[in-house]
Amino acid sequence: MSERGFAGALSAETAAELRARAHAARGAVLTATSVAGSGHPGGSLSSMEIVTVLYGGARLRPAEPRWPDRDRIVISHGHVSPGVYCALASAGFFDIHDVEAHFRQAGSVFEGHVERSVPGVEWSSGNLGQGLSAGAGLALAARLTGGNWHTFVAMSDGEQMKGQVAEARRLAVKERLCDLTAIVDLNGVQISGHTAEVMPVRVAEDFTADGWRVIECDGHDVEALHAAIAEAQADASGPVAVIAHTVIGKGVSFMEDEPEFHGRALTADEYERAMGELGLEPRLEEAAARRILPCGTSAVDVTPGSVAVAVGTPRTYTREKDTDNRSAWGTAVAEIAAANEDVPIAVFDCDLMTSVKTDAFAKVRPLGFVECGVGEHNAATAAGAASTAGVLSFLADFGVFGLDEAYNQQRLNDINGASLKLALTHCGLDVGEDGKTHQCIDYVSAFRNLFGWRVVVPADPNQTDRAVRWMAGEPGCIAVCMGRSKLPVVLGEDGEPLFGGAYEFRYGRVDRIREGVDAVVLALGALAGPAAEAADALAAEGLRVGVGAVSSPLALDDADMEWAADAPLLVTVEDHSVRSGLGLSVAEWLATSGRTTRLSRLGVEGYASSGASKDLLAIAGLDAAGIAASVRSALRA
Ligand SMILES: Cc1ncc(C[n+]2csc(CCOP(=O)(O)OP(=O)(O)O)c2C)c(N)n1
Repeated sequence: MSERGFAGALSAETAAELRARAHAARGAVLTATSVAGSGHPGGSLSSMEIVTVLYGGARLRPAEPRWPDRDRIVISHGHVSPGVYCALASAGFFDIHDVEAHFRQAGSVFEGHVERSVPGVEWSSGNLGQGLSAGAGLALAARLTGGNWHTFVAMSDGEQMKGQVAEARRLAVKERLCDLTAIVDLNGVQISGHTAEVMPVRVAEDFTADGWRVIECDGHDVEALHAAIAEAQADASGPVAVIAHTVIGKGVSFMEDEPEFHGRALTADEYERAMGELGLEPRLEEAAARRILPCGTSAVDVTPGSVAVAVGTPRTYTREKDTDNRSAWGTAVAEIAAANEDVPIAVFDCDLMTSVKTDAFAKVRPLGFVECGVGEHNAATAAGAASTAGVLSFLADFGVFGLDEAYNQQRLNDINGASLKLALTHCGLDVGEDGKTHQCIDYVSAFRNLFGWRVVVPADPNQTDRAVRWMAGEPGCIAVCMGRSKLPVVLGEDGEPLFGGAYEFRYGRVDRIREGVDAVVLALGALAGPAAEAADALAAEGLRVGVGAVSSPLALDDADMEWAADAPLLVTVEDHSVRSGLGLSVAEWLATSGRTTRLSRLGVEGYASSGASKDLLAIAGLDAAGIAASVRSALRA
């Protein structure tokens, strides 16, 4: 019954089949959560008809879960995983006995919250409030790739309290995402009690106010649900929300409307009673016995993919004119778009177009430019989701907003195997006059926590240009972190632009820009220039100081580091918290490599004031004079 879609009325026969599936799946939910001894049975029973109708009616191929033309079903309230897994099993994606036996078991694919590695699941969730953004990203991806799919997002009422949901609602309307349907499970209950008491939300009014059409229906009536979803899908004027009125714990008298069963498995007695009420055979012992056997359902690959793209001809910025790295990024992405007319490319922006230099791209590729306004959480998730559906997806933002503000969204992008390309500008004290609140001095350390993210901090516009072209063709999530100021291009000892001409960016490489045996300075990103200046000044005093430009602070190349560690003194310099950036990476490298080279770390030691970047860096001792003074005194110590 897959590949049908929601067109046409539901036949009496199919309706009866869906009802039977939902009924059997209710028992499987109780069995799975009871065997596991935990989980969320209440919401699973509440959403049971919603997910049964969705997986039963959408265009899907259970034997080919990543079929490119499939409809996308995002489950935003990921805690209803038992219900989702059982509905997927009923729709033919895998064996329901595997769910009953292996739910929440270490090593099994059936984790406590829905995971993209489960066949049929499109987006790992559980951090409430992110699913509608993921759905918006997938709906945008359909438009940009010419894909033929409809995106459905199942949501809970509790999560309607999250601000990100409002951000997503507005984007969906602004972009007229008529191929996006939200289905809200309105059961009026959440963890701490009834929603009306915990935090009242006017779900229908909120959607309506933001410009959505709303259809209300009985969320336990498969025919009513099918009709509402079909009507929503057919509406070509904009996104539609189906508000499905439900009862938490539906089908088991003592669970109905009881917040207690939001997140508690039944006791053995309760399980017997519940299965009796449902008229189903208890299967607890049988499922528990199967738990020691291997799980027969294997994970779907969620390794990030890449989009084939021609990166164009790199630019060489010359010594005659200073250029900011953010302009080099903006120029490079616009040139990539111009050189790849047939490749779906999106740049997401958060009302900072002229500051983060996305205007050139917007002119070249207006349909790929997604202005999200002041809605960074939504932008991060939508851009990440789009990257999983064939779009070369970029998000440009200030460091404090695109990373610090949206850290958890970037974490979920990582977990979801997204391939988001993030251009973070105004990083470090080089945010300039905006002051403390805008100083992103933790971009290396925040990404250090996220296993999949790669971080590039380019030294000058030439290296930025090459790094942006490189990352466009790479799989996975990558951030390019830049400051605000115009910079002179870095010159080699021969006086030529070091990162221009035929220079190719290689992730991890430490580019040697000065050779020297008395000490080596390892400079992060744009501090390479001042470090080279400091080395030149020290050379005039007879001190031979090498300089390595580090652009990949989380992946230091071993051979390059051996070169640096051969000097008697290593000095790290960075426009980043001194506690947690390059200095920490180098200390870790030295310790784990068994090298005993003395290390001195220079960086940002506290939130700085407002002021011109060059003054702030000078006060922090991170200009050429400050670096020279620190190296001099460390050599004397
Ligand atoms: C961002 C976020 N905050 C808090 C939680 C913890 N949490 C899990 S479910 C839930 C609310 C449950 O209400 P609802 O989503 O309506 O689910 P139902 O009880 O209907 O299953 C909360 C607060 C979370 N998962 N995500």
